[in-house]
Amino acid sequence: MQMRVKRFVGDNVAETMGRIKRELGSEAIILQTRQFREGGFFGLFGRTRVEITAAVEDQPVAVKKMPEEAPLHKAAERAEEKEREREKEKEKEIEKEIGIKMKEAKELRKLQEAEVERERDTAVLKQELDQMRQLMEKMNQNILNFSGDQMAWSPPLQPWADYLRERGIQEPLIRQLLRQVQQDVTEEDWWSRSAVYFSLKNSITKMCVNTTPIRLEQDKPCVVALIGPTGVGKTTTIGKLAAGFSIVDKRKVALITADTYRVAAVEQLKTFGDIIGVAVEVVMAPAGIAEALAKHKDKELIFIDTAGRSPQHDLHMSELRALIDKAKPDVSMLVLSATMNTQDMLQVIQRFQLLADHLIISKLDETQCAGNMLNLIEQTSMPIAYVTNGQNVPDDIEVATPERLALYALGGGLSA
Ligand SMILES: Nc1nc2c(ncn2[C@@H]2O[C@H](COP(=O)(O)OP(=O)(O)O)[C@@H](O)[C@H]2O)c(=O)[nH]1
Ligand SMILES: [Mg+2]
Repeated sequence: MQMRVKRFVGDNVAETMGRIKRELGSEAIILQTRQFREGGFFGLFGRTRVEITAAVEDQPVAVKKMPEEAPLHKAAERAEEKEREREKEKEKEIEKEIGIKMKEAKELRKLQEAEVERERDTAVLKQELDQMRQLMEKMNQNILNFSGDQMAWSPPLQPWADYLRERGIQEPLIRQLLRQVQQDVTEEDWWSRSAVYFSLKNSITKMCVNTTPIRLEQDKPCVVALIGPTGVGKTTTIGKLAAGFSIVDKRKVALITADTYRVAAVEQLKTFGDIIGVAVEVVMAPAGIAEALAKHKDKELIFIDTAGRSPQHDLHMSELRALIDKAKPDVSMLVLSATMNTQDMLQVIQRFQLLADHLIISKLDETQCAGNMLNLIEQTSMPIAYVTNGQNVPDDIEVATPERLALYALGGGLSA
């Protein structure tokens, strides 16, 4: 026996079933029911349609022969009634199913909306991240420009860049100096050692203008304190200065030492005093300083030697502060050794800043990196008063002048 299968599409189950019955007869079997939507958005708002696939056994000739409008039997009528009830039930089921599908669609739409929103949020976040990354790249570039990456210079200037770096000068300053060379010197003369050296010396001299040696007071002693870390040459420098002022300049000088931590320290200054013939006072506590100063008010110059203070040591620093508060020196000179690295020098300056008003750079004879002075000149407003360049008392000291500082910082230049 053959089956005839046909698909019916209608607006609702009842109407579609009616059509099936009319075409295929009451004996038709429903194979599949499906409702779907036509048109609309996200499966909503469209028109619900019903699709029913039905099949019927190809009827023997007798059935076919049966006239269409033959009167129905009562039994047939009942069967049809039952059929209608079944259809109604089916319709209800389908409507329930449609309700469920509607709910699902709504939930789906919610999900889709949430997804869209999430995507929008993600886009905003991504944009912000991109902006942050750009900012960080920029900052990174700035840092590189500021301190880091060595610039590549043209062949005649590259050896100078290397030379300045060896002298302890930092990249930003090297850049500044060589750019000035590029402006001062015509390109064909970049190979000329003397032309480049002259430009560099000029620029560096201009940087070193902040220098002031000790100036004596009228009618009262000029009180000069030397402060700084241990071993930088404070006591030796006082010996040199005292000898210079008393022996060469014939000034009336006295020495006071507040460095009573080691006997040797007191002995050291006393020895200098004896050699140059000036009085040495020993002060055991800050309270004694006023008396010592009063005792020498007839002098033109009084040097105060202090104990070396570690800038890291807070107690030491407060003791030094107490001493300076009592002594009220006219000049307070912070001694820094040129052998220290720039970072340490800057840290010492920062710690001693409030107690000092001048700088002395010592031990210039001990370093090839005197250029590092320039890094700190760039970053402090304190004038440099003296530089020292050896252990010999009283000879190895110089009044700081821009020209001399530049010479020390730059050195002899590239060797031929
Ligand atoms: N090479 C060199 N050594 C120096 C100079 N100034 C001081 N010194 C030496 O550094 C050491 C410590 O000096 P000193 O005056 O006792 O340092 P202080 O602890 O700061 O008082 C001594 O051996 C000095 O001879 C200098 O300009 N050059
Ligand atoms: Mg000392």
